[in-house]
Amino acid sequence: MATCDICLTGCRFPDGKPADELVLGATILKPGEHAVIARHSEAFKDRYGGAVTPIAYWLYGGLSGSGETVTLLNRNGIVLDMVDYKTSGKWPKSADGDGDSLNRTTFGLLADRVPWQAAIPTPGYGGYWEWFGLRGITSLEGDDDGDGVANLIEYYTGADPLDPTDRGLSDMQGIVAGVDGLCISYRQALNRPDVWAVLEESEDLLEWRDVDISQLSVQSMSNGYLWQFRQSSEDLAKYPQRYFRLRVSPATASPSGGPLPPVLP
Ligand SMILES: [Ca+2]
Ligand SMILES: [Ca+2]
Repeated sequence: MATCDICLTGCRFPDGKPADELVLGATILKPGEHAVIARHSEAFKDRYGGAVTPIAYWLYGGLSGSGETVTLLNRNGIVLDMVDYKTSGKWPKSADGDGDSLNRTTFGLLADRVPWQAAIPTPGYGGYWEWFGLRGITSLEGDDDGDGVANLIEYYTGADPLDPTDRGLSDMQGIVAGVDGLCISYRQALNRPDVWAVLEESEDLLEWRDVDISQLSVQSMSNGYLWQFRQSSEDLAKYPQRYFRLRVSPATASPSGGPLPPVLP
């Protein structure tokens, strides 16, 4: 969360907070990077693949399922950060054994007094709660910059939720309908597997249904993915009128442990 490199060498979790003492080896964190510490290397790889390699493993013990204090000390024994998480009160229930993770939402002084939020596990990078927390945003559905694009859609498309001139979708060609048929384009930023987007259609703005995904394609771009929904002019002519909307929602964790959804469905 800093703007400069941070050396984690010698940083440690003291004995009992949350497990046996663990001293970190030589690791440099660059701005925006995350470090993962896991309980078991093979179990971690089984669940999350090999794209992310934890920097350390606890040999004995682990996070308590009923809440506890987690403390990170620097090499001189001074508290770098601490969280006292719980499983009741204002702390999210879905992170209490139902597969969701706890995600930090506020940063800076007193940050640990604000309950974290639940979301699907995103090992190795920050999810949307962190993305919003770093920008002082507290609502997924809100529109902090008043540009008509909800915060969660700004996250999905890689737009700036605090800049009304950056609407994410607006720099795309959007909807084009003509003699060649219909083409709807929208962009998905990189590393957004914790939110899902569904393109929906309606003829009366009352009943909505998913579009035919066989007509949906995706291609990789340098800074994300370009999704396109195409329909022939013959198909287009079947409808006297139609409306489209892009619905973006948090991915949900399954009760069995919350596997990551694929980046590309
Ligand atoms: Ca907005
Ligand atoms: Ca914006």
